Amino acid sequence: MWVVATAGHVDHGKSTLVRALTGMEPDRWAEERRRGMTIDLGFAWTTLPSGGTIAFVDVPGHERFVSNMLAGVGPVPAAIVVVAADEGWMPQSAEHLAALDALGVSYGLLVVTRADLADPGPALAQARAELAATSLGSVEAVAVSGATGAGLPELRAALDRLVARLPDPARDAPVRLWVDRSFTIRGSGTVVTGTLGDGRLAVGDQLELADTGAPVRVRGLHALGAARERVDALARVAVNLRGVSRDRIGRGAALLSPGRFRLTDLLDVRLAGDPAADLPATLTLHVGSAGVPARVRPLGPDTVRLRLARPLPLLIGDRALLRDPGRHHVAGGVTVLDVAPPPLRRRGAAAARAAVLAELDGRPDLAGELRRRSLARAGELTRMGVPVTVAPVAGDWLADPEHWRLLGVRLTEEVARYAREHPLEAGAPVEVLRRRLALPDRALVEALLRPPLRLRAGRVTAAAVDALPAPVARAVDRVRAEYGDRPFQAPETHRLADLGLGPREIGAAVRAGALLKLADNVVLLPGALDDAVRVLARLPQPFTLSAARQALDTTRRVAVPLLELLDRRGATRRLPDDAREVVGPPG
Ligand SMILES: Nc1nc2c(ncn2[C@@H]2O[C@H](COP(=O)(O)OP(=O)(O)OP(=O)(O)O)[C@@H](O)[C@H]2O)c(=O)[nH]1
Ligand SMILES: [Mg+2]
Repeated sequence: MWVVATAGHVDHGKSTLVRALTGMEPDRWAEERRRGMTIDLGFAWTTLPSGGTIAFVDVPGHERFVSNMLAGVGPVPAAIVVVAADEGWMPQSAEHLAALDALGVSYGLLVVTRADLADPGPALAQARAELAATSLGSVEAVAVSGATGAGLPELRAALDRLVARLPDPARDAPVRLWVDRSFTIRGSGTVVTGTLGDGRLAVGDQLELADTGAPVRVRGLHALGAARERVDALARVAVNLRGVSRDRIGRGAALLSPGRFRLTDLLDVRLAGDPAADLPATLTLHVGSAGVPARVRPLGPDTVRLRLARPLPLLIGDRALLRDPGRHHVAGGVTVLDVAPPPLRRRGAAAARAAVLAELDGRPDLAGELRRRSLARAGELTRMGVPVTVAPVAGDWLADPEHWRLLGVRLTEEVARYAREHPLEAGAPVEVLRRRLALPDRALVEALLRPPLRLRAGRVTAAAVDALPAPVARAVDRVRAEYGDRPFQAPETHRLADLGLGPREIGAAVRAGALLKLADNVVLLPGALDDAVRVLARLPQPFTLSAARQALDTTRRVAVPLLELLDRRGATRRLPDDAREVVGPPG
């Protein structure tokens, strides 16, 4: 099934067109039929010549009902822009087009209706020029008459060509069903309807209600007027819900796959186009079927922070629009850049934030999020719309690699400092280290431990290194100071000699866990194995020696024995063609 919304000025023939195409009545209310005007959204569907089904969300054209219009088009990927031949381009044609543009709708048709009343040429030419400047771009145009039926076969064929171009929905994605209607059916209870843009629904599914997180169960499903066990996106669906009363769920609510979304009332967004410098302090944010008052705080030239009157389940990259309800005016489209932005407390924080936002484009970027957040929970990032493709460092914690490396260095320092401060204690308590490094979870401290640091009875010691003869311990300290930030570069043989690290000294340091020996005179700091696996796991698998060498930023002198050691430890596997793949952590 495909779903397409109508758009266009009041009385330009949208509902007449939907009626002519489907034989169904989109104006559901008696009042609408009495007044000959659409007030709320209408729904109808038909079969196209290709055999595919198309559902229409018919929107009202009157300016008083723009928020209803926006609730209808919000979740829909394509639109037909309707212009009357006898009236041409009108104010609501423009506002509806601005809304489609703001939401980034890029699939559509231009339909000039009432072609029996006037030459469609001029209206068509003008509308085509208006559309060309928007996200819709240059679209196919058809002239029709809802009264005589002229042009309808051509329109059906054009609709077939339109839907054939629509991208496939992500059917394995989590469900976020924006509710556009809710009602009660005697004997069944609450029913909500919406456009299922991604994912799939099945009878028995458990979902959660966006605003409260309350669990609800799918008791029944309808699509195209028939009961279904399962409905895949893209679809118009009616969902019969168990566990919620009708007055708790109305337009603008959302049904979500449990645990897959994050509610936010604070977000940073980019304004599309040429943002007005003097945006009002309060606007309405329209996204999905929701319209929520938002306080606007300008940050950069085209970025603002929005504080919403109620939280919404938003993702990075969501498109939305800001509208000034007082002035009947679409203030502009927005792209969500961050749904969990940092507070702006210190002086200069807003300017610094603007500089960060200037680099963002709404495309989820795991490496960037980790760089900005240092540490983050995998689940939390997924709920923001960032796919997680790297392994956690501990539990479900992900770390920016550079930050993680620095934490490791600081941990070693803190352990040494604690030992100096408390010479009689057997090491630094994990909890103390957690606090000193300002880590949110003790598991992170434990995950940071690398030989010679070790955990004994809740305390971290570096006992083995302390037990080394003083000159060797000092030499190892020098290696750590010089190579700590280049974990895969081994000191050259002459440098080892300068440091007094001959074969015997190296042997003692390796036994104490203070150095890692790859080959004669090729040593790295302990922890290099884990770090290497983490780097290699990020390469496309399998990878070549040269790819590994480049990713590790090292030489063949190190890369060859390092990979061989990883093979022996079962962390990598050597394939027949000499490529390798990562299979797990080093044993
Ligand atoms: N002659 C003629 N009249 C038409 C045609 N299409 C619509 N009309 C008439 O134009 C009037 C408005 O049509 P609607 O279909 O209600 O217009 P609409 O765009 O749905 O209006 P709103 O929903 O209120 O925005 C009605 O009286 C229709 O009968 C057409 O192709 N030819
Ligand atoms: Mg109508």
